[in-house]
Amino acid sequence: MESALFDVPNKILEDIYMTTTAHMLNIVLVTLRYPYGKSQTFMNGSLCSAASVLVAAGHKVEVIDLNLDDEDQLQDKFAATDFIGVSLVGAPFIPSSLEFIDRMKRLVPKTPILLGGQVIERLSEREFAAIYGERAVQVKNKTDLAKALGCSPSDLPEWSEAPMLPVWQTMGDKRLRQYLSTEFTLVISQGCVFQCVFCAARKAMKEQHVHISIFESDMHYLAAKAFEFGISELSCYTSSLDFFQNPFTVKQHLEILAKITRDTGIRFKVRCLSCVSSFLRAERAVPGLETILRNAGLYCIGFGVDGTEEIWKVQKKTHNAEDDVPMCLATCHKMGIRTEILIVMGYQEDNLATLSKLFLNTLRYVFTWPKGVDIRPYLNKEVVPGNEGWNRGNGRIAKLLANPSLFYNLDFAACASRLTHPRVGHRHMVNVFYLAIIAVFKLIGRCPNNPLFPQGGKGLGPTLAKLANRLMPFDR
Ligand code: B12
Ligand code: SF4
Repeated sequence: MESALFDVPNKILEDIYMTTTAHMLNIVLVTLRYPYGKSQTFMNGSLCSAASVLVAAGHKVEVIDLNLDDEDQLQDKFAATDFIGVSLVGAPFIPSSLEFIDRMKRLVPKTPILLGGQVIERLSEREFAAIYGERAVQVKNKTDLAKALGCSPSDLPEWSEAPMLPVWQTMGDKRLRQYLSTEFTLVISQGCVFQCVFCAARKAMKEQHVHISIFESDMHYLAAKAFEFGISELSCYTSSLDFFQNPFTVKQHLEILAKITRDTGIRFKVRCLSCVSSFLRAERAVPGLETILRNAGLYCIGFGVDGTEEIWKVQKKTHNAEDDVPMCLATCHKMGIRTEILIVMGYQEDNLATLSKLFLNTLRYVFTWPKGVDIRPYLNKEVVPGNEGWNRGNGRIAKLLANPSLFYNLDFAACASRLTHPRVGHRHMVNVFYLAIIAVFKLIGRCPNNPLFPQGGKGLGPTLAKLANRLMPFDR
């Protein structure tokens, strides 16, 4: 293989890099350990993206992963750094972030700790202070980050224009090899134009994509490293919330993956999430989509079905239509693409009729396409930082702020608890359906999901839940 194939297009990087090296700071960015008592190897897209912004602004960044690094061996690094930054993927990481801050405050009491990630961004200042006091700094956006670092927001590039390549370089080959040997986050885009009530993601905004030339040089670098490590296939989970929302933009990214595979022989194995309506629209609009997907290595699409027609109305998911689901599954089947039906269920509006209908629908999908459809159930949490339940505010928020260990119970894989589903009969019904759907589809080998149990709080129940959760395999 020609080594020139793998030359990093430095010009692209030079154009993007900022020139603020005069104020170079040392920053250690931390991925916390998987919250349920074991270690998960999964390159964190959010943290790498935050790191890429800081590196492009001229700072020296070191990326640490408490799933893979021994914290006791890192004390010198923490002692020598100007800032410690932590990225939280979702609410279940809040309890362990508090424990991490406690440990850091004992070790390096004066070093500022910055917290970022979507769950942190969605807390109001008052809520953040109720959980963390003054022991950590909330980073919601570029302005907060610039203020913390003592620079101007214009000194920091947009995340979509900052290359990840230098971050991967600083990780070192051993770490990168570990990450590339398992599935990792492929940051392609952020944001979704829809605004489903239950959703806590970056919604009601135009989707923003990684700059195409940055994407190309980053992917080129990863392929080069994979080749060097003897890894022939890169397994990725894209960051896009609705992959086909802007089909012509994502087509460009897919064509880059296909080109890199052609040039280097390194294959990509990509899975993504999509709305049924967006996929069908893309299939009609983009000529040759099937070939584009195949050449890019896209092998699996997870469709956010999330309930039945009755539920879509109240959850403002009206871009879903019942007939679209089987149409998507049939189209993917024809294309040779695996499908997963993501069903967030257990809304306050769910009743025996809607849950039974959902169950029957899933059975119909799996038995119509017995080889190509998996069912992935999740249990809705009405109040999660960032969704409409949270923004409306209610007594449950006060309970969470007073006892942050309850944030575990907001995990979408966790069964309903008194906190999340206060009506007793409704809670039991929802849990019965959730566990039954998992059990039935697992029995026939069509459900990769596993339930977690609400481990927040004190007492026998949470202690047993904690023990059970340790045994649960990782979510996909
Ligand atoms: C890939 C992914 C995962 C992966 C890997 C995590 C990762 N970070 O790579 C896995 C599969 C492990 C995962 C797990 C979970 N995930 Co997830 N995941 C995503 C996904 C699809 C992409 C993340 C990403 O790369 N985004 C792209 C980057 C560019 O955006 P970003 O994350 O916002 O990061 C930017 C800023 O926030 C900031 N930033 C981030 N961290 C930091 C830190 C510092 C110090 C600073 C300064 C800045 C900063 O800088 C970045 C660039 O601007 C997102 C959806 C999405 N589009 O974001 C959901 C998402 C983040 N996940 C979510 C959730 C809830 C979870 C789970 C908790 C699910 C659950 N079971 O309940 C689990 C966690 C439990 C576990 N198993 O570990 C929610 C979070 C919602 C919320 N408001 O809390 C999201 C938004 C999905 C959704 N539709 O709701 N996830
Ligand atoms: S659930 Fe999906 S479609 Fe709805 S707002 Fe969230 S990301 Fe967008």
